[in-house]
Amino acid sequence: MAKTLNVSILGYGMMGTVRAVAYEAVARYYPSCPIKPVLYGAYTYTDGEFAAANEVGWKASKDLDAVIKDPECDYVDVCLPNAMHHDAVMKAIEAGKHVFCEKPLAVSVDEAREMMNAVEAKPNLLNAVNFIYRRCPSNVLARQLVKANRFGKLIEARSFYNQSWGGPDTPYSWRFSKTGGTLGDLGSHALDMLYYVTGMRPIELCAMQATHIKERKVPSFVGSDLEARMKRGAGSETEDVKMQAVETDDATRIMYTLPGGAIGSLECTRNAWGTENTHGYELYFENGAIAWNYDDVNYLSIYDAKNPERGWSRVLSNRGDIGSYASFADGHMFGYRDFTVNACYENMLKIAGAEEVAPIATFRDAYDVERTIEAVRNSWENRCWVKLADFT
Ligand code: SOE
Repeated sequence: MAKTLNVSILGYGMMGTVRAVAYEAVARYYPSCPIKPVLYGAYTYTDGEFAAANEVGWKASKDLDAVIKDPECDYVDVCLPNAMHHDAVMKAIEAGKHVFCEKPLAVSVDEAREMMNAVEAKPNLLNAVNFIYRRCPSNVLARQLVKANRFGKLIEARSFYNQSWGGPDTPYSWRFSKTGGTLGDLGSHALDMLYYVTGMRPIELCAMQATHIKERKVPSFVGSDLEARMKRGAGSETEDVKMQAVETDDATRIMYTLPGGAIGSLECTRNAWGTENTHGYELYFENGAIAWNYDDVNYLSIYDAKNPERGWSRVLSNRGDIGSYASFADGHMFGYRDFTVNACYENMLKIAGAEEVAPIATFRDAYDVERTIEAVRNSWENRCWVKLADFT
């Protein structure tokens, strides 16, 4: 029988909820998984989350330290707002717990470095960050094609992560504070994906950022309730409307160079009406191209310039021969929840000393993303090109 591992989830908003469902599904999707995650504890900081976690039978508490230090807890999953990651992660490492942290790992490069050094000093602990789109077979296939040098040298790259919930009626929340901007929320995924698929990070970059909506209504509701409303773009319920200044970017654009001479661009925004979760990339090589878009998540588009017919092929990636992810039969499509099950499953594999299906993002990977974010901000503030190597 598989060994069990007690999981405590910190934060029971959107991410905490998706993750809870995923841990429960691991043993069902992957019966051969050497470790069975068992939902044990929950840290909740709002009354609504506390009641919801109690309802599903967790040991819920509003005391973060108590949840982390609980001797029965083996593994901590940090699903808190960005600004709360550092404190929770450092405490979990100190307490000797395996750590899985939602992206972005931190809100500054200094925080990320400290977290990385702390976890790397304890190599027996899982050190993983939830760059979830790595767990999608289309991207596993893209990575394999690049590694196999299928189309030769990369010459141009274009990435994007656009959403549309940031309109003027969306109330203020931590996502509009200094620690919750679009670059960290969406751009971090696109930066990690570029690295995951191509193995490259920018050498030099130049960026622009914009805050279209300078102040927002302060809502009368908080926590996960706010998150739910935010997604629907509902306005504030407060009669006496107070406004709060937005401290971060609504949109970012980056131009960059890559090792080997390729050039690239990256865009992210919350203000592209009609793009609910349009995340993707186009990679152009000497002899072909690869493109992926979350809107068509189970397919990878491939263009072989040496094929005399030319034209794009739309290749189904939800197949048993691409990564060994559970699939009930080829073509029975995967979605966001399945990717989360894959992530939780692969974390268990790693803890058991087995090889994950495709590399999990480590704290070091997330630190590199944080360095890039710092470089982007610096480039825009100073209106200049910057070298990533100068941000450590
Ligand atoms: C909101 O923008 C959000 O939930 C992000 O925080 C996630 O990282 C992304 O995967 C989906 O959208």
